[in-house]
Amino acid sequence: MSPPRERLRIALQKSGRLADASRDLLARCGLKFRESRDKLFCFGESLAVDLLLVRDDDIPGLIAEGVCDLGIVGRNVLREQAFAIADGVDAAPYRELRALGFGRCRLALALPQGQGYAGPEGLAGLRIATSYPNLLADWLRRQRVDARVVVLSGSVEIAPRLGSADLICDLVASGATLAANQLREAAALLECEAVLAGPRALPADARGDLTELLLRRLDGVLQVRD
Ligand code: PRT
Ligand code: ZN
Repeated sequence: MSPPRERLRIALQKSGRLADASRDLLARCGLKFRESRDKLFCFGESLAVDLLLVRDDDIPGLIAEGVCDLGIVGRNVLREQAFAIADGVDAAPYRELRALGFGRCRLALALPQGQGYAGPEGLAGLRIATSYPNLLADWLRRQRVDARVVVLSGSVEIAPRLGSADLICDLVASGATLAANQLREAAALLECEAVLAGPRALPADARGDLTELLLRRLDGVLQVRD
C-alpha cells in the first residue's frame, strides 16, 4: 500500500479514445490543473485533486493498489481486470461509481459473413479470438458452453481470415471494422462506456470528502448533458 495522502489522485488515460473527454469532464466539474496534457502528473489548482496520466490498462491496478483513488476507464477494461486482480467483478477492490456517457461501444461476438449463428450452444468446440479472455470465459461459463479462447493483444479482427480462430469477441462501435474484415456481429456480451471507478467504501478522511464533492459536481454535469 502507498503512504497516506491528503490530496485526491485520479488516474486518466494519457492519450487515446477517452483522454480528451475525460479531461473535459473534469474541467466542467470546475477542476483546473497546472501541468499540461503531456505530463505524467498534473497538479490540481482549484481543489486538492491531482491527475496521473497513464495507459488505460494500468488504471484498475492503480486504484486496486491505492496509488490512485479514482480513475476514468472503459467498463470493458475495469471488468476484464477484475478477474486478474480479484475473483471477478463482485470481488474486485474497486467498483463503478458513475457511468459517464462517452466512449460507448460493446463487447460483441462476430463471425465471418455468410456464416449463421445458432446461439451460444452453436459455439461449442469453436475457437474465439479476443483481447478480453476473462470477460469472454465468464460469459461462456454462464452460457454453459465449452469453446476455446484464443488470446490476442491486437488485430483480433483478422484472426478468422488467418485461420487462427473461427470467430472473434471484440469491441464494436460503428461496425465499420467488422464490415471491412467481412465479419458480422452475432451477439453483444457487454455494453461499454467510460466509467468513474473508485473504492468500494470511500475513505473517512479529506479524500473521501473530496470524492463526495466531485461526485455531486459530476452528477450536476451529467444531468445537464442528459
Ligand atoms: O494507449 P492505451 O492503452 O491507453 O489505449 P488503448 O489503445 O488500449 O485504448 P483506446 O484509446 O483505443 O480505447 C480506450 C477505450 O475506448 C476502450 O477500452 C473502450 O472502452 C472505448 N472504446 C469506444 C473503444 C471503441 N469505442 C472502439 N471502437 N475501444 C476500441 N475500439 C476499437 C475496437 O477494438 C475495434 O478495433 O475500434 C474498432 C471498432 O470500431 P468500429 O467503429 O469500427 O466498430
Ligand atoms: Zn490500453
